[in-house]
Amino acid sequence: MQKMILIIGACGQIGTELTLALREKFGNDRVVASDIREGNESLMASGPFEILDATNYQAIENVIMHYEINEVYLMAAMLSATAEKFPMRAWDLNMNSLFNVLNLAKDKKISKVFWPSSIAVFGPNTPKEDTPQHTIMEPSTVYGISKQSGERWCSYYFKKYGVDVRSVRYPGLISWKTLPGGGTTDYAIDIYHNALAGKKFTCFLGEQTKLPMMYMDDAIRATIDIMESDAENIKERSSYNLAAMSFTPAEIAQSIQKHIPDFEIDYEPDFRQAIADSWPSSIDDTEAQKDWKWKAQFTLEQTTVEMLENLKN
Ligand code: AKB
Repeated sequence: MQKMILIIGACGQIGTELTLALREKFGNDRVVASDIREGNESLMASGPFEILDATNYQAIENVIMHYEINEVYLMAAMLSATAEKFPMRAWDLNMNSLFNVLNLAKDKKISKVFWPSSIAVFGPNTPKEDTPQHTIMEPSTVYGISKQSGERWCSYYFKKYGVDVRSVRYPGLISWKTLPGGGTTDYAIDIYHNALAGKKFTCFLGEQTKLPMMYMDDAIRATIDIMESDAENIKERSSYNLAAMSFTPAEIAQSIQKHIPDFEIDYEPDFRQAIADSWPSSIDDTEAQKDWKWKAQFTLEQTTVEMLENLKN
């Protein structure tokens, strides 16, 4: 069977780069991008695109039938900070989109699903450092509750119906191609834009708030690697811990100051501080390393060089 991929939520921060990477790997015509709105030029110009609402089961099924899709990457979601403002809309989008795709797989309309989870599945009672794969979770945010519930449903659909669903718990993702929207870790991207514009940066998290983070190239590689791995390697059907680096706002500012010495930062924590405080500081991803040979490549220093170079151009 020829691989035909559908990406739902293709115009977001991860979706844009994932679409381009999958098109490069499998061919432009094999990867159908879709979103509720149009995306950036390189994404729109490089292959098929459909306007698609992730909560509309029938519309997704129509696209799947039309293009003879067999793999779906569901990237549409409302992130942590926005979800605190619109709890019911977040629950509706994050859960119904997942059920739509899991049910299409259960009914054998598609054969493989990728669904992103997050470090937000953990909560204030979780061990903060080197958070293990299996531990206390108890998320205290709307987004975290939706991601933890989603993980349980993925595991259930795998066990009960044999649905081949694969997932990773993304940390905060740092990228330059597409801006994120509505996340608690977004400061780690805004800071580079401000530094290059010669502006002082006011961080919405406190100076010592350490969170797990990852450069987008690593995240895209993890996503494609887990999907391309043989099914018997995927032992965890809820979602895998994934780690690369952890840093505080003060540490990312210092790494920028090595390149832009007069860059300045100050701190005005807002409601996002409570979200960040409920999440781990660092993650143990031994299981992913063992099962499908995952290993991060980018450190904070390398990420800073990549971000400054690419945003400058
Ligand atoms: C967010 O901040 O909401 C996301 C995440 C950690 O899942 N980047």
